[in-house]
Amino acid sequence: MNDGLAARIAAGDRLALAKGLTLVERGVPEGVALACELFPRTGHAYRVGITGPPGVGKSTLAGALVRLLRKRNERIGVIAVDPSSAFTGGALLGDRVRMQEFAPDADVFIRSMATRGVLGGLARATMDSADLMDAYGADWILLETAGVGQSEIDVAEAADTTVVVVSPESGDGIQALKAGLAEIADVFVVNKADREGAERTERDLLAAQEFHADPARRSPPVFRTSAERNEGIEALLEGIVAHRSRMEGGTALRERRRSSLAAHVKRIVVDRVREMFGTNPALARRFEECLSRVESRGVGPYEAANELLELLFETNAPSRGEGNGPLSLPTAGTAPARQGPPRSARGKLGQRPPPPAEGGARSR
Ligand SMILES: Nc1nc2c(ncn2[C@@H]2O[C@H](COP(=O)(O)OP(=O)(O)OP(=O)(O)O)[C@@H](O)[C@H]2O)c(=O)[nH]1
Ligand SMILES: [Mg+2]
Repeated sequence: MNDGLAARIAAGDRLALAKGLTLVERGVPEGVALACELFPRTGHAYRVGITGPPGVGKSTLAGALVRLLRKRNERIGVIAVDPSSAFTGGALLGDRVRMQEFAPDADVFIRSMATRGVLGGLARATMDSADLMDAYGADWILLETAGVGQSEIDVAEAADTTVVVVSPESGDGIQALKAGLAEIADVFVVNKADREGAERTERDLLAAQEFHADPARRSPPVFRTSAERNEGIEALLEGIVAHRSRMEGGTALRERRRSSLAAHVKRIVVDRVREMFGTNPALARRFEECLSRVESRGVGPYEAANELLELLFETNAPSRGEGNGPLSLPTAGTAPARQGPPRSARGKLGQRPPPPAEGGARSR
């Protein structure tokens, strides 16, 4: 269906990856098929979320981290999610220009993603995009989100380590704490440490940790950096690597990835159900009927919703008497058919290439 696109991505073809990312961002059936086909090849890349208020230097910091990781011969994917770009457009262009230095490097792949044109939500598109980069062979994936809100929390859910960046300016630190960013931080960064007030911001962040609810995230370290002057980046990377080691040392990484997958699967279910209202004529008809009855106060909205849910499960239930109950949804009515490769093909695709020799040159 995708003309061997999955195989080309898995073989490290940049053009194929660029094309694939566009498909999964748009949420079109070809993108879904591609994500399905490549999923068995994911799980290798370590995902780092970089989040924080607008303008604190997240992109500059990501660039500095990329430079450092490249010195260690790591292959890197960067996804810069910009919910505001639908309105401004400027920040994205800025990122592109800044990231130009990596354009000729085959082991760095940078993608800016605007909310505009993304179907089914940013979190789903981000997860799928990261999966594609993972299958492409990235060792690290940096996920940058600008702004403060639910999209940050969702993206943080998709990251193995979440770095929350603030700057000493205009009370960013306090704002970040109020916005709940402290809740998702594994590592704090006070960037623009070359400006006044960095110490104070650091103190604010440290003070807030005492009240943290989640013990796993109770004492994130605070690093001061000046991304623009390339200062403090090594220490920050060490902090990220240390967190990674802790995550990988016990069950934490597995648990976090499981909960991220849980959120992803639930999102897909909800998306699919929403879609069915538009594509399943029986459901659409019953919906209109129910709505009319709600309108005339014949039934309440909850009763109507229950009725629709029952219909949904009935429509999708396997033939009666199999004992699976109405909740088994074999192939969701309107979901694209299972498009993953057959088992035999998957065996081939699903195999990871052997890891490159330590410090050795990449063949791709
Ligand atoms: N003084 C100083 N300025 C910095 C530093 N890091 C970044 N900047 C500047 O801050 C501005 C914003 O940097 P970006 O890296 O685009 O910040 P961002 O957080 O990615 O911004 P958005 O993606 O728009 O939220 C730019 O003008 C940078 O040059 C730093 O360490 N010190
Ligand atoms: Mg940015």
